[in-house]
Amino acid sequence: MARHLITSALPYINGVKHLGNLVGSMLPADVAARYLRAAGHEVLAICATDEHGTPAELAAVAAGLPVEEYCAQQYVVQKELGERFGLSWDHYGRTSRPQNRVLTDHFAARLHAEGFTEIRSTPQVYSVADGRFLPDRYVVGTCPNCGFERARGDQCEQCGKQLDPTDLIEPRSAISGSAELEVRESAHVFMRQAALAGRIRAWVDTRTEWPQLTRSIADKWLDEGLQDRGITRDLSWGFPVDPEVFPEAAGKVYYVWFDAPIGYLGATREWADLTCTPDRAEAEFDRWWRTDRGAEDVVYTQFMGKDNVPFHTIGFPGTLLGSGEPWKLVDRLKSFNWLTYYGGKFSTSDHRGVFMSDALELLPADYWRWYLVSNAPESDDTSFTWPLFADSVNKELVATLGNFVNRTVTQVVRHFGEQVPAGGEPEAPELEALDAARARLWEYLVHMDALEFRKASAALRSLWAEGNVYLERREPWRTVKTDRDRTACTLRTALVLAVVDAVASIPFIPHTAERLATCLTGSTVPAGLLDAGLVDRALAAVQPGAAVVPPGLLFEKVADEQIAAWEDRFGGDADAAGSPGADPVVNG
Ligand code: B3M
Ligand code: ZN
Repeated sequence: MARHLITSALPYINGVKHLGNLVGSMLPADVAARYLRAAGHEVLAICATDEHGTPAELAAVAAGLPVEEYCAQQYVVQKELGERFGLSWDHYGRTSRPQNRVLTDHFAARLHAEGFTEIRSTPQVYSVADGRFLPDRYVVGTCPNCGFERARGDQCEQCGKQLDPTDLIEPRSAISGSAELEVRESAHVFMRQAALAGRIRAWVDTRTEWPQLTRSIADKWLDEGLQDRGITRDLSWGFPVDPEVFPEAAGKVYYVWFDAPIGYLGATREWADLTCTPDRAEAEFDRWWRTDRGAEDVVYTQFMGKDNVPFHTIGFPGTLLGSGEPWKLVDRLKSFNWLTYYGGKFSTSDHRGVFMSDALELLPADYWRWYLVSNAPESDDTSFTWPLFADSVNKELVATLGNFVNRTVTQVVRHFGEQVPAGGEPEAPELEALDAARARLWEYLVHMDALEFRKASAALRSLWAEGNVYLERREPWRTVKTDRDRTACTLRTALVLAVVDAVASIPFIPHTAERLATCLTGSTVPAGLLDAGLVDRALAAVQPGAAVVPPGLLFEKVADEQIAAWEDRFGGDADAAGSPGADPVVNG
């Protein structure tokens, strides 16, 4: 069996993530990790907060805290929210930790040794009033192309034109508003991506199984020709450049997008340091990341929103390939379009939409997990609206899975007590129901293996629906008056289907699925049950006389008044929202 390394894009530290962030990276990564564990694979699921860069500095200023303290606080907040969402990371680290600094220094030094770095003097905007250099996006002014007055120094939000800060008319600092700006020369380390393009292209060409969205983004960048990229910045918050390797750039820090993906390795090393004795930690780390030291049979899958794809198909692989060392590169790269809020963008800066903390205040995690993953923006952008959310919960969780389990357990308890009914022999309808379940399960497994979450959830929903179809066909509530043996067999078969549902649903709705499985089988679900043999294992496990504990209602209906109240509180008005896209402020 293959070993699976799973990472999701590292959530930026500057505040609680919204549902769009969640469904584009962390949540599908967890569904995949849980699926693979349930199927019996060895899995290492890694995530971390991405902590460097200007947005962290500014968020800390806004919070009135030193940036280290701000990050430490937000790390705890984000980790807790993730855990409450059931994100089952093996480790949730931080890109600011010492392990990541060692690795960042290592890769910069390796790139230097291999001839893939260069020092270049570049003009940077310096704000006299702020006493600091300004990253491009923190210079604002009038767009020379369309006249928009709040264009950023990297791009105009209104017309989309790529800009340099020096293109702006009447430029000023986005931090203080001061117009007292100077252009100063500053020496920076560049990664020679143009020189690496051949290696990157050759590697990308081997990734034939990448989905269309990922592939087209990687190809577009390669076809346009790779530019060398500055990997240092004039900031104070970040990992300082090693002055022995790059004396010309002493005092600079690494660009956040240089050390953030290295954070996947950094967080793995944190995990190894925490879980192994000191003499074993390096070997354990290598077993996942070094193809010359045990990682050759690792399947590495990454999850991210489409805006992050260039960094993961070009920039980060360039770092690993350019090191000249045999590091593990990504095999499967699953990327997502945008989840919009009523057709407009979720926005951290404007607090528009639903955030992880809000969501858990309203309903348990499984409701959100199901809705979000079964409607994941895989082939297109998807719009979140309260009525769509309620519809999915009410029709699928409540009326399909919940209703089937509830009807089954209620009949069992009422007529046979809290145990698996004994008596009766399976007839054609039983065999057909089990065959239908096998077929649905098979479809589900195929789509899960392909990381096709919408299709997988449709198959799972059909599996749940088979239970209701079977009950309607056998009508145990009617036959109990005339044929107790037949009814016992019907309900026993329905319990088998419910156990299959529980195990199969673990990746999507782990809290409910575990509870249900425990009530029906008396124990938590061991790993390795979720494969094509599940139906037959459930048949063997559900034995007459075994205890059945009523799980209670699995899900509650979302009422019209709730929808109205939530639309009120969060806004349900499409016109109030801007155009879809990424947050205007991402880490720069
Ligand atoms: N932190 C995502 C973002 O803030 C970014 C991902 C890093 S993955 C190494 O847009
Ligand atoms: Zn413009």
